[in-house]
Amino acid sequence: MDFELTASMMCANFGNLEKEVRDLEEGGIDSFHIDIMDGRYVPNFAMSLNDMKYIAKATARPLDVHLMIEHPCNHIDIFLDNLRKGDTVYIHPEAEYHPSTTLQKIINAGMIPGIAINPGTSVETVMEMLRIVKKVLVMSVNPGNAGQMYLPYVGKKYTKLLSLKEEMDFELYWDGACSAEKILEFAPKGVKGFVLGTTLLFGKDQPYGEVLKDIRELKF
Ligand code: S6P
Ligand code: MG
Repeated sequence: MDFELTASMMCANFGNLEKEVRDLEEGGIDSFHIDIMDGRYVPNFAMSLNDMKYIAKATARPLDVHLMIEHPCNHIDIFLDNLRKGDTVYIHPEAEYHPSTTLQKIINAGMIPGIAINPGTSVETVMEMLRIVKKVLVMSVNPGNAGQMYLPYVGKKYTKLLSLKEEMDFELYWDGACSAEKILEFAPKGVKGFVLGTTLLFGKDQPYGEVLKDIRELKF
């Protein structure tokens, strides 16, 4: 089964970030998920610009930047200036007066445009943006923290978005409380990639390479 695995770097050991990046690369991770928070749009400060810049320098693999900040348009250039073409930038449409303008800036810079959809946000409210973006990151937990419980009511949203993805030309990604059971259930339905955090990848007694190999070898 073909699916992408991305590491949620806010869950990594910042005591030795260089080793974390190297171990994840050697273990076969596809990309690095960078959760940028401003303490306003979400009640937490996770990673920031310098963390993103460091990881961008430390790896040649793509970055997957998840902006949980108010009015990303005001700061988007600082992020885009430090990314490579082909990296992905997700914004939260609720955090912006004119999200389509911000998405256009991401496209113009050569990055892949994405929106992140909160558990409480309906597909209907972001419908037009589905025509603009290439990736949709569906939050299975409320944004702001790692290590939360899966919110079962988001399952229906995946189903709805899966039915729209061909026609509107986007791919679906999973963020929050991602377990092997969820990959087994949703990868065959067409979810293209999964953000791995504390539920499956970080803080275990197993090396990253082994965990990632186990996931790739899941029996569908
Ligand atoms: C949450 C953030 C996510 C988490 C990830 C952690 O605001 O966007 O990317 O870091 O979900 O995974 P887990 O398995 O600890 O929930
Ligand atoms: Mg995230």
